Amino acid sequence: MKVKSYRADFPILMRDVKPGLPLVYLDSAATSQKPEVVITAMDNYYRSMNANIHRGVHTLAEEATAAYESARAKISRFIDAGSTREVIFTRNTTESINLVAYSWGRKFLKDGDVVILTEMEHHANLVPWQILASEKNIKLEFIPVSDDGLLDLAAYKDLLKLEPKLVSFTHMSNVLGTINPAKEIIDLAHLAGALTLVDAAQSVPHFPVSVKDLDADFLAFSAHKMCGPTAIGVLYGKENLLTAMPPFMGGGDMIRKVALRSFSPNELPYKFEAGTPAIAEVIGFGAAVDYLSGIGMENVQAVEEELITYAMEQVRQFPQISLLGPDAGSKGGVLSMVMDIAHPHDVAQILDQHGIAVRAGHHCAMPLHTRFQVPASTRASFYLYNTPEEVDKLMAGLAHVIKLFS
Ligand code: C6P
Repeated sequence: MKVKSYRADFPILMRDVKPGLPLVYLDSAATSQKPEVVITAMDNYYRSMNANIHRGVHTLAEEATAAYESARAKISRFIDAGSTREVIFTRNTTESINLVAYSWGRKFLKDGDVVILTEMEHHANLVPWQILASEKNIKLEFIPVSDDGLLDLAAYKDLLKLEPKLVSFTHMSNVLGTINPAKEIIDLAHLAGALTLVDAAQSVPHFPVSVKDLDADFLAFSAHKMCGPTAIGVLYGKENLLTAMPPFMGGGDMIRKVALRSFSPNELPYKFEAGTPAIAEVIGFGAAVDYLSGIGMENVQAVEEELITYAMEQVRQFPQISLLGPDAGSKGGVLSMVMDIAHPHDVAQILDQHGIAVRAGHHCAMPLHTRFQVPASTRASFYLYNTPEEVDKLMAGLAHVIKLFS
């Protein structure tokens, strides 16, 4: 019943993919759909208060600045940050991680330092460190992933003996769905003297996350995966760390004072927000956080747990399909499938003919697919607006694929 009422909040879910073929959207790990309240908040900004922020003294500029900063306060509360100074707006998770690599990494990492990542990282938490490693001779080490899709914590404890400077890991895998024991990983890193960065792109949208409880040093996520707009994300960082870091980009708003040959940076969080920001998107992000808070993240998580448990049970009827990742108890709402008889792109195309949107490919996690010796997979991913009936439709679509290719 509850899901039915959530669904009504998302205008796009009313559409047909083709006449008479309703949309079954199972690609929320790529990007979620947007509720009416988010669309309205952005529309309202452009219709009634469009102005640049932090610069003007006129009414529109003051209203826009207040709306922008009030969104920051909501997001700060949503992740339980200590203060709004710890919430930096970026374009997305990718930019947040790059910010840490370019600013903190360039200043604080030196020749021979070790950074620990995992084998299940999205490219966003691999490539920035590879770029830095090629510039500064940093050593990258990887926590291995077991056959059932879990991190090998014994191997992690061994890697910590290398005295790493940073442990950067995904909270939830976008392919395996594995929810990693973030608190344990962070506590162990701190005991070994390392800082931590949590890629929370797939966790903050799906279950309650408190940066305070986790004691995360940095945490990155994107609005577009949590009912918000594209091109806006957050880097959370502990205030003392952000204070010690140099600016990432230079320009307007991030300065306190500028002379022809020098500048002094602005205070937090503005030091890391150069140029005119994505104002409408931040306001939309604030509305998304209000929306999710109204539902309660525990309820979002409960819907997804029910769906993934049901989907895992149902998909077992097909011996032709093998799954990547752990059992339902250790994972979020992500079902990644491999079929020997059909390429993931063909599977996704046939499912599309049934109105079902899934993602096919390596999902920006090529090394993880290499680890499982498959080039690609077909991924269905769930969110608060999905229903068991949609899981049934997915199963009917998969049965059709198997019939066609057998
Ligand atoms: N994963 C997916 O289909 P951006 O693109 O910056 O908003 O998010 C990057 C990112 C980082 N980490 C994880 C764990 C992610 O899942 C993603 C985005 C999408 O799986 C798009 S590739």
